[in-house]
Amino acid sequence: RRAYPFHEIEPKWQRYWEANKTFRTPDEIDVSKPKFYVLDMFPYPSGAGLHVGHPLGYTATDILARLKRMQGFNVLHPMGWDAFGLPAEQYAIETGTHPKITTMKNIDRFRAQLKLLGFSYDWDREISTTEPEYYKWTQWIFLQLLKRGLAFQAEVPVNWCPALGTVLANEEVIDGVSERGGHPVIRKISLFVAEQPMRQWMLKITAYADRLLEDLDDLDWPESVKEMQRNWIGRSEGAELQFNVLDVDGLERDIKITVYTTRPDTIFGATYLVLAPEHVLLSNVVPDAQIKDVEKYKEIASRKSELERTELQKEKTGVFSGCYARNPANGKAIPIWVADYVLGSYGTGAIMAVPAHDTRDHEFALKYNIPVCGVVTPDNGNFSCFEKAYTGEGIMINSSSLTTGLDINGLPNKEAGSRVIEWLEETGNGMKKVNFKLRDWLFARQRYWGEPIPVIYSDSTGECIPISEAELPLTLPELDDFTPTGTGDPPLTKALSWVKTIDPTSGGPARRETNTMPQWAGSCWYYLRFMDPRNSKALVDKEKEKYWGPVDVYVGGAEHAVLHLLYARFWHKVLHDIGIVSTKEPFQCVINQGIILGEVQYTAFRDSDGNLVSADSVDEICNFTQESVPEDKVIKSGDFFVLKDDIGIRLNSRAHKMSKSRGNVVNPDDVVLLYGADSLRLYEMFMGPFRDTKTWSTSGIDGVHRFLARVWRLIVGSPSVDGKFKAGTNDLNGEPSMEQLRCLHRCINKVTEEIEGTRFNTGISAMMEFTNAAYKCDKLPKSIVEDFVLLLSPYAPHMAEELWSRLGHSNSLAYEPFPKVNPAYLKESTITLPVQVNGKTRGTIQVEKACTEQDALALASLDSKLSKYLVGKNIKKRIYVPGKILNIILDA
Ligand code: ANZ
Repeated sequence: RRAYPFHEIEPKWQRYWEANKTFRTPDEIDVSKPKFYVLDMFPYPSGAGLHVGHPLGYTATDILARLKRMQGFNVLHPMGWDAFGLPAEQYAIETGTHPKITTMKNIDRFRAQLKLLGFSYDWDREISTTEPEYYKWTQWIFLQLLKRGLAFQAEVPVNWCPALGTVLANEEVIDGVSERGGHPVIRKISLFVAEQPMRQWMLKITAYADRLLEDLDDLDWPESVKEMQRNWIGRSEGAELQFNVLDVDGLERDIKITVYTTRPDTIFGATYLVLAPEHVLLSNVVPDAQIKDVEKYKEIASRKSELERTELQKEKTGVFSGCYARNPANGKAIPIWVADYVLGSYGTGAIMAVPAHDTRDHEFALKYNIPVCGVVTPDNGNFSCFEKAYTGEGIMINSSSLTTGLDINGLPNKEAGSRVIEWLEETGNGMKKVNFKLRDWLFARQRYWGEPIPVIYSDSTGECIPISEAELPLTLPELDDFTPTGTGDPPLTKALSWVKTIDPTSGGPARRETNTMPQWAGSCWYYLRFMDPRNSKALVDKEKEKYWGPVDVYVGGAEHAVLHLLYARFWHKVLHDIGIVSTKEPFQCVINQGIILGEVQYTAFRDSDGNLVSADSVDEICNFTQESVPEDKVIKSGDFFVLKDDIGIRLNSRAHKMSKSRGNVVNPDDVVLLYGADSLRLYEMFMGPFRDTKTWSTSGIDGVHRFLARVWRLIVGSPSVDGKFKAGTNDLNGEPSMEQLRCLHRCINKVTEEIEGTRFNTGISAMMEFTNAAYKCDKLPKSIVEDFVLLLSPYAPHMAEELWSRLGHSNSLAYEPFPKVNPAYLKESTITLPVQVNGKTRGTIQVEKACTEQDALALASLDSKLSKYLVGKNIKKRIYVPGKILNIILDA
């Protein structure tokens, strides 16, 4: 049943907005008005089209954009496509369709779907990262990075994904599999192409580690996202110190091992050293007799991922190197081990191991019978560190040496740490050191569908030469065969005529770089291009950037907490340093929308005889089968769901992530067809708090759809049903009553506050309350109806435009001033007045604020609770403080 004609009014207003370019933000900036830049994380146009998770964020930003326009802001609300990347290329490999064609098709589909939902994007600013006019500037930024030494090539250990045929950045590998596609990733010391170690393009994000960390503090971001970035950057303070390697006679050799520690206080407890299997000094320290064992161990370690190596639960393994080093604090000789729980890529790739106070060292020492020496005690040495490492604070013990003169016994361990650093610096054995977990960003991909890296290599000298800015964009060559070569050689090597070029400086033959950029490149700076999308002279005009930057509100999924948001901040800071952008940070406020889970699914259980059994008893039976139960056979009973026909049978209920394989994906197009875009928008906002995980429920849409229909009938009327006020026919010109004004202003207040606080669901509740109250009135004047329509418009813009026009307006309401709350109408008119009898509070009465003493007394004697104290009594005295209290003193 179509409760109101959304199928007519929605396309009508979408056509109107498009024809009138209602939401176009003029190219020329109008500095007389404040600006509001509200941005969605632009989507990857996948072949599957939009799912209902997309419109959650998009509706929220649309509501904000529409509100701010009506509040007089210049609003920038653009949309575009993050369209380079793996899926289109994988599809191309499978079907032979060029990724460009797939991408265009997908973009058209996405755009059409978004338009169907009535979002107020300025479509004139649409961009795609795959357009040469766009990636010209991505390449330009790369050249700037190269100029400043922030892009460089190195032979580095890589994350190699055989299935995707490419290397991946650390951030793209999650729990040992690729972030896109979930394919296994292996760590390779280096990648060999034609037996040459392949050099990889790297971006020096580590040069910005400090600023990336510090500037987080001023951002209005979810604390959890900031914390994830802090952890990823991983700043730690400690010391680097040297251990001298000893020869077989216990004499010092000319080799020192430098370790990094965050606990210099525990130096007297260091009973062995560990070198990572990939440590460069390994071959120098290991005596011949031990080489075989060590080599074997290295080989096994090279096949593990970093995660496998560092996981606390994993059993530690290692091999004795055959030699010793001297602990500089006490002069003692301690064994050097090789173990893969120490990573070659962090700190110095070597540690001093303190089994008494570090969990992993403790486990290792116990396994290999290495001494444990406790040096920090919380309780005067009455603890045993032989069962478990003590990692807390305490007082130093066992920490003095006559040989070296260092004595830190009795100091609190924090102080002892500083004292040890001083001593290291005095004796030249080490120094204070800050370390970061953040690694440089591996920026090359052995894939086709990405931005070509704009450099060439001279055939004669091998020199890497950046192409000139005037030559940009360097366009991707057409290619029929995109398949990764499997060897690590990028597919672009197959574009022979493209690869062959001339070195402009010498005129000699040269080859183009055949690696491409990762998908993150295009999304690192797109928010800047939206400010000035057609500029062919600069990536963004300075004045425009100054006006629009930074993004005021940026909405997207929490999965981008480190990857995209960290990379974009890095590029932004570089662009800031070279004077392209005026702000330190790109996104002032970031909001993560919650995930939408599929409809709740119910499961019933049967025992081996085929009888239904209650879900709470399945633990006791070993053989049971499960079957899903349709929603209409289920009712709620207390906290549980049970079978309607047999309420003794409890069911399992669970909502799952929407996925194709589960068949619980909801397609927004279907919802729009059945209920209309306004209902979908309203429902997505009404499901629950914007940031929370929510469960899709078709009956929930029914609810908001009925609400919209009620609004429709309230204002337009319907021949048969409950409509009372028909715009245009009924008399709408009366004066509003005080109660109507109060009701309206409560609604204005709530809707405005809730949109600005991104609590969209409670904004809707306020409108529902208003509608309920409005139905109780005999007459609803036009001024009240109009304001309500304006309040509704950010949420349900199609219906609001239609109502607005039926109320006699010929223009869109998109730029009408948003109703302003008058605080005078918010004041509660009645108050609760406490009543005392002989000094004791006996009850309360509801009175008008300015109520007279006479009236208050009369009300008190009518009150059921108070009357029993007052009826038939003589009143001696009355004390009345208006608005505060009524005290009645009776004759004794
Ligand atoms: C001695 C010590 C004693 C340590 C103690 C800890 C506790 P974060 O905070 O992560 O920087 N470490 C150093 N380099 C390492 C590597 N390449 N692979 C694995 N572990 C490494 O932690 C630094 C601490 O982690 C260092 O401090 C070192 O162990 C270890 F009671 O040194 B510590």
